[in-house]
Amino acid sequence: MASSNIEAFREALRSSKHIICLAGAGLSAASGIPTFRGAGGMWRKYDAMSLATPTAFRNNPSRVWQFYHYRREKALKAQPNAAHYAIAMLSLPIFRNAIVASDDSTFSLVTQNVDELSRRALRTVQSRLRSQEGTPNLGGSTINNDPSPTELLEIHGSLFDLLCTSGSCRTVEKNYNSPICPALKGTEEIYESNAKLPEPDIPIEDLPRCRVCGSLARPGVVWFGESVPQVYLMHKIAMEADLCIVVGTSSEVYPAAGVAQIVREAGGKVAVFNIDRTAGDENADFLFLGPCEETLPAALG
Ligand code: BJW
Ligand code: ZN
Repeated sequence: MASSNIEAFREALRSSKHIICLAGAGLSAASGIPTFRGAGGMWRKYDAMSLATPTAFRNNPSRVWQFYHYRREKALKAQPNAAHYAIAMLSLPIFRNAIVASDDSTFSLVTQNVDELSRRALRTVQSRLRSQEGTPNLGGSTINNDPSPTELLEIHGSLFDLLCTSGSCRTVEKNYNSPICPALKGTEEIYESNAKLPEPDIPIEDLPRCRVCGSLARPGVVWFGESVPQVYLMHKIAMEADLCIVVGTSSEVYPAAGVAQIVREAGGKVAVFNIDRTAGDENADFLFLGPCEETLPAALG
């Protein structure tokens, strides 16, 4: 039976050297980003899961691009919430050292989310820290403030990565434009204001194109059946972890869903933060039921 004793959780945190946090859509729910399963999982009349596949993109790139354009616009307007910031603070050794006994501890955030809100929260706390310490604030540059590959793993990619579909090119570029292309402008409002409006059928030439070779570009996210590029690094971090903090995920999608079990089998502890019961949480050492934007900051102190 999992414990919901905050003091016991804090003791487990204090005695951990390597901590991994696995996050899912529930982490961003309080920022207004819909989840995949349950109430938020519909876009227009489609199940979000049916659009997150290579087949859906092949069959109807116009519809799939409208789905991702809608989500890009939502993510661009959203702000990280208290749970993103609580996790970002753990990433910084100066804060982590106050709650973890080991002074060479590590922390890795593995997020399945593609909204970049964790990246932004981390950048914000880093910038605040730098300005407080009197070191030069490096500003909003994504290059200067990028987390290391083990600090933040965005295992399902990003809404703001644009990937060329041409096998001989495969260019990936960051793109935060709003809208991403003129033809998609305003299509997000079809959902917001009236789902019954006819769906535009945007010609392929007017959808986002690769800047290098001009081929059709696709969102740089990992769809069902595609491999997760960081899977080996994620497994290595999980095998070394003493504590796994699982936040706002249904734990139904692999390989992420296997992380807690890897940690447990290697002798580590698992703490689940979710608004609801989820697959496998009866095996967790700690279970904090409730909105993670409240439970996580409270548990991390
Ligand atoms: C709150 C809250 C609040 C709400 N506070 N909580 C082994 C067994 C069986 C199948 C497989 C397997 N290994 C691989 C597979 C196939 C497949 C898979 O897992 N299928 C399952 C459905 C069974 N996996 C793959 O295909 C992966 N690739 C792979 O493994 O390659 C090798 C391989 C291929 C094929 C066969 C075998 C091996 C790729 C998976 C890619 C998933 N991609 C998506 C879309 C990304 C792009 C996009 O965003 O559009 O990722 S699917 C979607 O699900 C998205 C999410 O990241 C992912 C997980 O969802 P998440 O985050 O858990 O969200 P929800 O909505 O499910 O849950 C939200 C939770 O929050 C809920 O629990 C709420 O209660 C909670 N909540 N508000 C706290 N305020
Ligand atoms: Zn290209």
